[in-house]
Amino acid sequence: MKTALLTGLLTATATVVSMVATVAPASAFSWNSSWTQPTVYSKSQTKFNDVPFQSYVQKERLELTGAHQVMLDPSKLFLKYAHNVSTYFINEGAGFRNQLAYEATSKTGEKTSNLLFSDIASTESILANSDGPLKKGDGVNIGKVAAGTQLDFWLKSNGKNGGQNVFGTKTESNGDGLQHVVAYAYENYILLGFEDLWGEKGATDGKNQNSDRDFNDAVFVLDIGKNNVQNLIKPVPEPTVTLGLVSMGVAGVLLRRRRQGAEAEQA
Ligand SMILES: [Ca+2]
Ligand SMILES: [Ca+2]
Ligand SMILES: [Ca+2]
Repeated sequence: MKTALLTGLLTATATVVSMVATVAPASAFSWNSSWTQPTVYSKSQTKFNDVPFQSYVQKERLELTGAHQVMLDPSKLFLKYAHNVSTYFINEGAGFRNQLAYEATSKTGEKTSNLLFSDIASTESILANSDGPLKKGDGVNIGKVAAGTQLDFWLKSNGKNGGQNVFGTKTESNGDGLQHVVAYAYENYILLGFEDLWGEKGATDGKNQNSDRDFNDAVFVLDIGKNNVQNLIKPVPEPTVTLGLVSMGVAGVLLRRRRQGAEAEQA
């Protein structure tokens, strides 16, 4: 049974969110138009199993209600430990041909950025394209990322076709002032979902693009290593509201998996 992407989890965490958002001032990110596609490794090369993540891909044009209630804050993906980082394509529910880039900010503030995927389209995805280059589970390696580095991700909406809207993890730095990225911890990985349409759900005036806010337009998994994931979700002394949110989120995932197991046994 496929249900909405962790909707139960999100609903359960409804009240604590507004208290979580204390963020550093937004920093500008410039998309380099001369970037080229890094090597894409196939599933047979990486041995990455995308299958467990597919059930969390939100249904097309179904609003991800309470999307602002994130289990992890994607604008705070700090690596406590060095790791050879990879990103894996899970799915896309997009008519647009989106692009994904990352930025790494070292402990000393030095920034490195590069393209990850130049054309997020696939013959296997929920809004498939016959000429889509990606297969589910395809990976791009970022390389060894030093301890203390912060990773960040940016989506260029329809960038393959000349689109210019770039959406990031920091809500306040997005042109429409809305959240465009959700992040979840799942076992030893981080699952990232992006919304590629500008504006509030259903808005069509001005720059608005009749967004569905489904956050499935580009779905990726980030491998930052088990210890870093554990560090991001572990209980921390402050802020306590974040702790509550994460704990409830983890409980939600476990509950859901238990339910799925029960359903599988009944089937
Ligand atoms: Ca979509
Ligand atoms: Ca597509
Ligand atoms: Ca969408």
